[in-house]
Amino acid sequence: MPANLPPQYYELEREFKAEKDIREKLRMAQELLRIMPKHKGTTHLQADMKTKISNLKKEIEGGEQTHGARQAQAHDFIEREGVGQIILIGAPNSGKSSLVDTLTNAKPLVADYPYTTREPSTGMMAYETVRIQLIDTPPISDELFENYMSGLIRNATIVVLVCDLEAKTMADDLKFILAKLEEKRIILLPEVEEKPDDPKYCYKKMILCAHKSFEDEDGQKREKLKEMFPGFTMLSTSIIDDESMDIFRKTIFEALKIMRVYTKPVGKEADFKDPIILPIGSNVEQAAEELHKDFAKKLKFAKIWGEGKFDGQRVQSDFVLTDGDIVEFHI
Ligand SMILES: Nc1nc2c(ncn2[C@@H]2O[C@H](COP(=O)(O)OP(=O)(O)OP(=O)(O)O)[C@@H](O)[C@H]2O)c(=O)[nH]1
Ligand SMILES: [Mg+2]
Repeated sequence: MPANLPPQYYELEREFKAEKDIREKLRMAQELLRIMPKHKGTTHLQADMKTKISNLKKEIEGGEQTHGARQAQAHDFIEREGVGQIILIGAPNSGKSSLVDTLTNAKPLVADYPYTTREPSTGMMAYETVRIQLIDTPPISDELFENYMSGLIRNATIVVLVCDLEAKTMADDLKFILAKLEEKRIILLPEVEEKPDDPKYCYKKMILCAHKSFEDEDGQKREKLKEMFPGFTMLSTSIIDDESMDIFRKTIFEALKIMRVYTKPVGKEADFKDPIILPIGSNVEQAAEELHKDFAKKLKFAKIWGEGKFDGQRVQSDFVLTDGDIVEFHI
């Protein structure tokens, strides 16, 4: 029986064979299996691809456990902690590490010369009752692009592009970074509303940090950035401007499009330490499910406290919650 594979398959297979980066290769193999028509004619092909996937996984795991040349592979995936993973990228000396240093408990190396950061590192940024993970990265320039950067960016929730207002070459540096990522099939957008038609591509939300704001007194550099990046959220930041750091935290939290719902046991005080994290627009049932699947099934009603509600308002499971609501579940 003929396999009858779509042309898209052959194209991706060619790229799969040429790809050197094993994580990228694994991603492609999984995609090949996904788009492969599932019928008798492809049984062998399916089995073959499953073996390739399994071998690639083993190779990646092996690489993470051993030292030396293979260790670089370990950098292209960082386990997410907190409510979102934000990756800071930018040209050398743009201030990525300084931002992570100021906004988190981490102490990355900061220096007034380029190429200070050699490896990615993380720190946790507090915003009110939640923690958001920031990743500091080595710079991207025509002299350096660490291969693991593609994997890290693909895996992150949001990209923050740190733009150095002090650098004379700012515009060219940024153009280079965007072109480099496009070459890696990563497209940075003001908002991601849909998946790309071509599964080899990755769309990622990006926020701009017009950084070292005091070095751009007349605001000309920021005008240039707005021109270059229409529609993108742009923050003016400086590590010595606390207000700009607070705005950074709040903007990132809002960009994650999540909300915090606090639970309250019947007859007791609400727990403000450990909120349930849900996508904006979730309802009471989804909040209950987050606690426990059975809990949602047994739910009779809930009582709500929060903005725009009567205290202790009785609601049903389809009631849509908002950030900061307190919920008392009744089962
Ligand atoms: N004026 C000003 N300088 C800053 C600011 N943030 C960082 N810097 C300076 O910029 C220089 C580079 O800072 P880093 O944080 O090391 O920059 P980086 O982007 O991590 O650099 P690489 O690791 O080499 O890519 C240092 O001299 C910092 O003190 C800022 O808000 N304003
Ligand atoms: Mg650095």
